Amino acid sequence: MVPPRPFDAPIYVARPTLPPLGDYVARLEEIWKSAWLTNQGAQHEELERALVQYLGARHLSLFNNGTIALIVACRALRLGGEVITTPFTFPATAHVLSWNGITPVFADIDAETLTIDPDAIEPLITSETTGILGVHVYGTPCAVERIDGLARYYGLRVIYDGAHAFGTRISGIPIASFGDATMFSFHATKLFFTAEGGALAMADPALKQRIDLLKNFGIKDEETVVLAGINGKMNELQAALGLIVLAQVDAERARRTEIAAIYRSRLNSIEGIRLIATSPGVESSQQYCVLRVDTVGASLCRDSLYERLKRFNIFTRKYFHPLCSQFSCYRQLPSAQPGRLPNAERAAREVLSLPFYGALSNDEVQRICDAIEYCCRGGG
Ligand code: T4K
Repeated sequence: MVPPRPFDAPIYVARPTLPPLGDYVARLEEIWKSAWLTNQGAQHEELERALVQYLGARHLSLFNNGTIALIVACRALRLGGEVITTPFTFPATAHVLSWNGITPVFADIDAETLTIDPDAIEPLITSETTGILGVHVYGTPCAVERIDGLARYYGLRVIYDGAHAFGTRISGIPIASFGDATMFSFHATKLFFTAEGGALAMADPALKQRIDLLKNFGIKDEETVVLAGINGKMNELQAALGLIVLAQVDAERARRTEIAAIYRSRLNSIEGIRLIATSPGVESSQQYCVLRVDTVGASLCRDSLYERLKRFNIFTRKYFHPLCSQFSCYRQLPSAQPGRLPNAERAAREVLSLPFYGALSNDEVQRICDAIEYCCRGGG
């Protein structure tokens, strides 16, 4: 077996597709002329309007990052006590609850979609529960109808962490239409990015008003502060970048769809590994392309594949291992005890996020597949 040639430069899991620098410079010139750098400037207002349109949201509020957006969403919806969430996510999801003095209660995930399992939520609801924080992990939608139904029945609030779900639709319905609020992250590693940044989408205009106040220190006017707010504002440089990135986002998604098809056609035939598929009726955000390495059926485990690929200069990521419930700050919680979250524990052992961004050429994707195939046949 001849080993494939390693890449000369490292291949990472994500890479922002940067628009032409000249387009950004033109926007910067507008900002320079105005001498207006933040606090709802012209770029900010233009981006907010454009994203309401693009995301099919009733209302939207821009933020300096997705984590602060989630912190503010919890505060705006007056969540407290306990909130039921998923352990299979980025640390920020659980941390935003802690930052609000809320106890995260971890529910197991669905074995296929890897999103929070509604059947696991219901038994965890107590008199202390105030909300559900679901994550559209990898852009795969949560079981939104059932979760929203549970919330109505038990009088709970629902926030969706849609950090990965920019542009996801369910049967044509924009993902922002579900729950009380949905967060989007615009970090540099995301399909749509503003370097750091994020947004909350919501249907209720009163909630939008409260969120806008909370992200701006609670300031109503020069002499009136009505809420104990924080600084969560997106600045003009971020918003300007967002406006030019938005113009290319459909092309980026289309290219990623092609790349995913190559990965699928090459890798799904290898014994014991498979790509996580898009659920029927779902239009994917194409944020991540994730492999599952079957702990029983595959010739090697996820961790050895991850290590061996590094020898080819390919740096995959184990999003999301370890589980939030395994962090030292949460593992003492009753809901975090080993064995209570079997689907999440298995997923965390099996998943591997592959390099996935528009600038990858077909040849590079084929070479990544060659390396995976080689490792799976005992090479590397
Ligand atoms: N909820 C969920 C479900 C999330 O996934 C996230 C963030 C959040 C909430 C919080 O949203 P934000 O507050 O971040 O808006 C990265 C991102 O930093 C993080 O935003 C993202 N999720 C997470 C899944 O991925 P790391 O620690 O893996 O990032 P890092 O620096 O290792 O970058 C990954 C790869 O991307 C690097 O190997 C190289 C490449 N890269 C990275 C940067 C920063 C670039 O090519 N260019 C860059 O500028 O967390």
